Amino acid sequence: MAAHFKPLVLHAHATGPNPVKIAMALEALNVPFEVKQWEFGDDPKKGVKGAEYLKINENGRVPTVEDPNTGIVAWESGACMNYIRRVYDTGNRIGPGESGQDLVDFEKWEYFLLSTLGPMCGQTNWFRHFNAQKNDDALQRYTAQTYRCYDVLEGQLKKSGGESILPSRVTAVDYHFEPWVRMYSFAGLSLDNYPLIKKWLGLMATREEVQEAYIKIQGKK
Ligand SMILES: N[C@@H](CCC(=O)N[C@@H](CS)C(=O)NCC(=O)O)C(=O)O
Repeated sequence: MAAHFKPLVLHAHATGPNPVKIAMALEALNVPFEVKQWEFGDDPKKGVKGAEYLKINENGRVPTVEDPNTGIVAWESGACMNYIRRVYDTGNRIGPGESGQDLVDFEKWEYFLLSTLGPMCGQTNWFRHFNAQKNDDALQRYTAQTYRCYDVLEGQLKKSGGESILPSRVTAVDYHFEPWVRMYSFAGLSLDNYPLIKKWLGLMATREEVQEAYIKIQGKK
């Protein structure tokens, strides 16, 4: 990455799965960035639902990416990822392959994570740990839905023998999935029936961009 680029600002929270996937992409592409940590809640200066943060992200969630090189602000992790790929992945290191089918496959898996696996796992976490009242029906429903997503992912990973979600190589799609799948045990789930997911998670954890991203966002690998 050319030295004259100013560092991007990645607005984050140490515990959530969404900012770290953006850090993985920035690390993979050697794009310099600084992390600005926010609290959950509505503290006017420090909170993601506070006045200062809402000026850059009306949805009051992380991540947000600010790029001082272009003046562009992106939020929603899918939009952040695709902005970074369009502007900084000129050699296509983490994007789709060349064919029309490759592009559709990339988007299929990206949208499946953003619209289905991520939200189902998020609701499983919510009803397991945070909902004010115990709600077993909701917990069972979201647990079953998350396992259903694991079934789909396990099937896809057969194509690469557990090396990457798209069979050709590790891409931004793997970065989208990694933080969500990594938290399986926090969600109260088991990978015993998912040997390829287990293998893929293990391989992802050995990658430098993944380790560096966790160090920058959470202070540990
Ligand atoms: N669909 C959004 C979800 C963002 C999201 O839910 N972020 C969580 C942290 S991983 C958050 O900011 N939660 C704070 C809150 O809900 O107040 C994305 O993909 O960026």
